[in-house]
Amino acid sequence: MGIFISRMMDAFTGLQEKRILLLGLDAAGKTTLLYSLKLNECVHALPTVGFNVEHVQYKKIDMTVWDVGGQDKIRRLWNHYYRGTDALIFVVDSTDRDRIEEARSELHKILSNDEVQQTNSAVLVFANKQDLPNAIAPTEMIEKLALRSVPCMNWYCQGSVASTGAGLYEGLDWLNNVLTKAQKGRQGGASAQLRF
Ligand SMILES: Nc1nc2c(ncn2[C@@H]2O[C@H](COP(=O)(O)OP(=O)(O)OP(=O)(O)O)[C@@H](O)[C@H]2O)c(=O)[nH]1
Ligand SMILES: [Mg+2]
Repeated sequence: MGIFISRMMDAFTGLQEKRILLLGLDAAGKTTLLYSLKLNECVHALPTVGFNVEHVQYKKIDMTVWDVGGQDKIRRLWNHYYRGTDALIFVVDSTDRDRIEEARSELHKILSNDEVQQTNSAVLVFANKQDLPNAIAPTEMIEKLALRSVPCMNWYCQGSVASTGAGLYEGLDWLNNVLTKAQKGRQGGASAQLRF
């Protein structure tokens, strides 16, 4: 009954409930990003053992965001979170050049999963830690992660500083647009990059 009333309210307000998966290698900045969005402040996150889940409302999207730990051992459990995901937010530490290939491999592994392909309509990549020297710029990140080879899914790469919130809402604007279009059944092919 509660769900029915909630759906009726959503139909009335135009609010869309979406399940968002927040993944990336350990120390990429996922938890910092989640709480920057949720609380509008920088929390000093510890490595996530397991997951955090929070509701974040942005414009017309009511997002349930699942932030799953990125340490090697926990990555093996990522596939338990794939079902019913509407969009993936993939966070990369843009200064971690030694592990960029590993990040690329993990991203493409997620996107090739059948359950992800069934429901997931968008991939938002945050090229995070743009405040640090020698950070890979979003345009270069697109190449490093081979985003142009992502099949049949909208993608976007946004530079960010999760600790200050810079860039996060630009990314969410794109997500809001693409999920709204997908909702209306006008889902398109691959889209492009951006700035910081
Ligand atoms: N300079 C800088 N540091 C950041 C930024 N985002 C996160 N950090 C720092 O990076 C470290 C790791 O951040 P977390 O948010 O714990 O990373 P995570 O991706 O959740 O890591 P796991 O939970 O282990 O998967 C912390 O010390 C953060 O303060 C950023 O944009 N710039
Ligand atoms: Mg974490």
